[in-house]
Amino acid sequence: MSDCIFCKIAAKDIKSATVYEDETAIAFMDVNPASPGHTLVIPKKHAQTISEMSADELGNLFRAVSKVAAAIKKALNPEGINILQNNGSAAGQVVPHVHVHIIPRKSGDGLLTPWKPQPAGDELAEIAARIKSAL
Ligand code: DGP
Repeated sequence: MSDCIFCKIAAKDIKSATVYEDETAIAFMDVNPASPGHTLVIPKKHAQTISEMSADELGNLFRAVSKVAAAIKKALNPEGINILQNNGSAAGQVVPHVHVHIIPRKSGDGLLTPWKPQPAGDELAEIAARIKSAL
């Protein structure tokens, strides 16, 4: 897509600190990192959300995520790593090109506590049944 910033990064029309690239995916440092080492992995082929990607395309993307996360662990030795992927503005997606955040974590860093866990209500079984029947 001509006006997509991540397509431009994939095409090397915009500079990025690229750490990994293969036929279908590219990984580069997030320009506004949540923590040092925060990296984004994107498919080279434009898709706005994962609903537009095939299982094979997602497999390729997460193979790249796995490689880069392992390299971040080896290079930076974080205590933990979050893998985060937002679909749709309601879910916090700002850039409308699929991207997977790899975020190095350390104890007490205060990042990413987006919800208050609460005991499931009566609707749990009904929701589970709806998901199951959609598969
Ligand atoms: P999200 O909220 O999930 O859509 O995250 C978008 C991320 O993309 C955000 O952490 C900042 C990053 N970002 C936005 N524009 C650029 C850019 O031009 N270059 C790089 N390296 N990162 C970008």
